[in-house]
Order: sequence, then structure tokens, then C-alpha cells
Amino acid sequence: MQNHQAFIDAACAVIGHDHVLTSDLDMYAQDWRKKYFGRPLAVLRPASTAEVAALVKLCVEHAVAIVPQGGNTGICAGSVPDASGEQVVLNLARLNRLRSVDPANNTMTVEAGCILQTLQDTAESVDRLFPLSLGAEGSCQIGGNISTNAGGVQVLRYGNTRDLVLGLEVVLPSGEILDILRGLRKDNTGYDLKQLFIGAEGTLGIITAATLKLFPAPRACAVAFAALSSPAQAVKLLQHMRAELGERFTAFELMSDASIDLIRCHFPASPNPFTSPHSWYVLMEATDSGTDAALGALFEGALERVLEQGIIDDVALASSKAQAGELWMMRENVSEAQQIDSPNIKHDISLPISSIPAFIDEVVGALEKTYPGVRPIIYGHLGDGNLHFNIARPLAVDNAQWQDETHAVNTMVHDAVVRQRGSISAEHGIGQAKQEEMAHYKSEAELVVMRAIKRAIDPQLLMNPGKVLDMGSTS
Ligand code: FAD
Ligand code: 2HG
Ligand code: ZN
Repeated sequence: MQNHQAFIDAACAVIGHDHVLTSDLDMYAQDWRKKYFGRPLAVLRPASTAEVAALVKLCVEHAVAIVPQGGNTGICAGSVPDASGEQVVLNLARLNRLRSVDPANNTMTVEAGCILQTLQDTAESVDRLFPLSLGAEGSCQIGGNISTNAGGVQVLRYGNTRDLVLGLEVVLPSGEILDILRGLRKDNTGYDLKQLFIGAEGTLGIITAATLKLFPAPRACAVAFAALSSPAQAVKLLQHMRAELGERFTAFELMSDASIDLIRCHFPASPNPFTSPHSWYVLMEATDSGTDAALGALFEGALERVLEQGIIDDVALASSKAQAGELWMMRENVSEAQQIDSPNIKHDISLPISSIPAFIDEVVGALEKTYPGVRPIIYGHLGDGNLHFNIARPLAVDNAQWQDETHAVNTMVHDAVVRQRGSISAEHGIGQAKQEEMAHYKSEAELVVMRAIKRAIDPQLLMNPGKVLDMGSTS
């Protein structure tokens, strides 16, 4: 306790009393899904890289474990501490300066605490696009996006966050600053160290700044919402639209009828373009640098052909930016609607796109047999082979009983994923929520290399212990 007080006094000396929080910590201690409640020793809110480095040195001196925290919107509870009262939360919200924008180099250099939406707006202000886009963009931070290698709805065209990062500034677990903040598209000088920190979920260091890629701002945009009978038809639709629209095709989001019902229930103002219900829906988007009229004609032509061929049953084309926005809002609200509805057993899986229809049939069939009345809420980024395969309870089963089935349901879903050489975490990461499954499903060879990297960079195991990898003792 005395030792803790000495640590807190020293932290106050570095960043000031106002930014060392020791009471009213609930919002920092609990994850977005409200499934994990930790107990931080304190919450530290540094405002510069130098302050982060000084705080990390202090943590090393006092052997205090550090939990980096961005917008705390992560789905796997990587950004909250355990219940020991021994870990500090290092919240990056105040480290939020835009350091520079270089339109000629198509880059911007920003601090980790910048909110994603602010960065999208910054890019737009110089007639550029920063394409990372996801439902939590109004509150997640770029440091969190990089640390989870976030995906979102534009991966089809622009890739994951990993593909958008050119350089990083990282405070290492020793407190040293690793400055690899370069805006280069070609650099083969040895190992590409930034890749280690992207997707590391704060277990290897604290990202303090990043140089990010910008793209030409699209001039034209077309959005359509299609109704179809099955995931197999959705896979055909994807192939057809990609063949016709090529690199213009930016998003392809699948939603089951149960996902749409949930949205309509919790967000009743959501659009409802079809007169009768359908089994599956796809939200699609294309963009390019020409005119809306030219892109619209191409898009409409492609849709007419898939309608004629019976690949889709109906389609609604957004006729204005506002209508497109409403359709997108509906898609982005699925997660929130499920959160309001009741706890669900989440899976964020990826598979070869070609094997998705058979996977859905097989696993939904098996779940329905074991749990009559179960409600699979299946939606997500089909264009990337990534589904949110979230299993809501049968209405006859209460929430607590359903939570008790988590391990059994996870096993049914993830065993099937692994049989197809898929991934049990496509875009959300591992955090605390999937740590045991990581240990179970990853090969020993991969785990050995990962643990060796962790020990080489963080020998005291102070960076986000209990997340991603099981390293045994944290001291
Ligand atoms: P946090 O939740 O604060 O942290 C996430 C992890 O990164 C933690 O392990 C934390 O320790 C670490 N971390 C945070 N900042 C740093 C830093 N500066 N240095 C080192 N480590 C750090 N994710 C997707 O991929 N695609 C989606 O489409 C998507 N949609 C979402 C929709 C909703 C409604 C919600 C609530 C979440 C969604 N997510 C999605 C998940 C989440 O928004 C992303 O994982 C996001 O990238 C997390 O950013 P954050 O700033 O909130 O990070
Ligand atoms: C999305 O695509 C997010 O909406 C959240 O990745 C998924 O809550 C989820 O399961
Ligand atoms: Zn997603």
C-alpha cells in the first residue's frame, strides 16, 4: 500500500494530480460489453510521448503492470485491468494532437488518442480519404485501432488497419521511445518492426503516434440494399459485382433476417425498403473518382443483371446521400441492438469465402439441434470472409443459463472454423475474452514464437498482462 502511494505520488509529479485518477474509475474499469469489471490501481492520463515514457519508466521501477486504453470500445476486453488492484490503466485520450498532414505524400501523422472520426474529417478537409470505418468510429482511437488491427467496412478495397499504417512511434516496455515514424511506401532496411506492434493489443508497448496512408477522396458513391434467399446467393452476388465493378467495389455486408428484426425492434426508425420480408440481406457500396451518374449507371446495370439471373430477389438503390447514410446506420446498429437485446455469445470468425454457405448450414443446424429455439444473429463483412456469428439465447432460456453455455457453444462454432482452416478472431483480437481459446486453437509452434517475442520485448511482463498470451506468472 505504501509502495502504491509512493508510485502514485511519483506519477503525480510527472503528469500532475489532475491526471492521476484514483476514484470514480468505473468507466475505465469496465469493458464496452459490460462483461469484465476490473479494479485499477489508478488511471494515468498523459498528454505527450515524453510523459508516457516517463510513466512507463516509473512503472518499471515500481513493478506496476500497465493496461493501455484507447476509446475502450474493444469487444474482447483488452483495455481493462484485472481485479487485483495492482494494474494501472494508461488512458491515451489526452495524447490527441494532429502532428502533420502531407497531401502531396498522401500521409498524416497523428497521436494515438485521436478519435477515428476526427481523422476521417481531417483527411476530408484536404480532399483525401482515410478509409478506416467502423461502428465505433465516434469514440474509438487510432491507437486502439492500430493495436487491434481493426477491420471495419472498407477492408474489401483498402485492407485492414495494418495496410493503412506507414510508421509508428512506440514507447517500449523499458520506457525507451522507438521512433519509426516514417511516411515511406518502400523501406526494406531489415525487419519491419512496426508490424510487431500492429495488432499486439498493447502487450508489446504503447503506440503514441502513427503515420497513416491517405487516398484520393472519392467523388462518386453508390449504395444498394439487396434481398436474397441464402448465403450461397450472397457469395454469387459478391463474385458478380466484383467482376463488373472491379476495384470500385468497396463494401459488401451480409445481414440475416434475425439481424434486421433486431434492428427494427431496437431502432424502429431504421429504413425498411422492401414490402415483404426476406431471409438474407446485403448492403453494398461502390465509389470512384468519376461522376455519380456514371457510377450509378454501372451499378444499376450490374444490379439489373443479378436480378434477372435470380441471384437476388429484390434491391433498393439509395437515391441520395441521406438514404445511403440511413442504410449504413442500420448496418452499424446491429452490434448495439444486440447489446440492448440480451447477452449473446459472440464469434468473430473468418473463413475462405467459398466455404461460408456450407459452414452456416452445418453450424446453425448443429446449434438448433442442441439448443432448440436458439437465435443465430449472423452478419458482417462477407466480402472479407469475416462473419459476426453471434448466438443469442433461446427465449425459453434465461440470460444466466445461456452464459453458462458459452464454452459449449464456442466449441461447436470454433471447432468447425478450425476444421475449415479459418480464424477464431478475424478483426476484434483476443484480449481477455479469447485468451483461453487462443491457447487451445493456436499451434504450439506459433505460441512458442509469440511468447519468445513477448519475453524479448517485455522481459518483466508488465505490458497488458493476462491479454492475448498466457505467459504464466506476471512477475
Ligand atoms: P480500446 O478498446 O481502448 O483498446 C483495444 C486494445 O488496444 C486493448 O488491448 C488496449 O490495451 C490496446 N490499446 C489501445 N490503445 C493503445 C495504444 N495507444 N497503444 C497500445 N495499445 C493500445 N472492430 C473492428 O475491427 N471492426 C468493426 O467493424 C468494429 N465495429 C465495432 C462497432 C461497435 C459498435 C463497437 C462497440 C466496436 C466495434 N469494433 C469493431 C471493435 C472496436 O471498436 C475496435 O477494436 C477498435 O479498434 C478499438 O479501439 P479503441 O480505441 O476503443 O481501443
Ligand atoms: C461490426 O461489424 C462490429 O458491427 C461489431 O465488428 C460486431 O458486436 C459484434 O459482434
Ligand atoms: Zn465487424
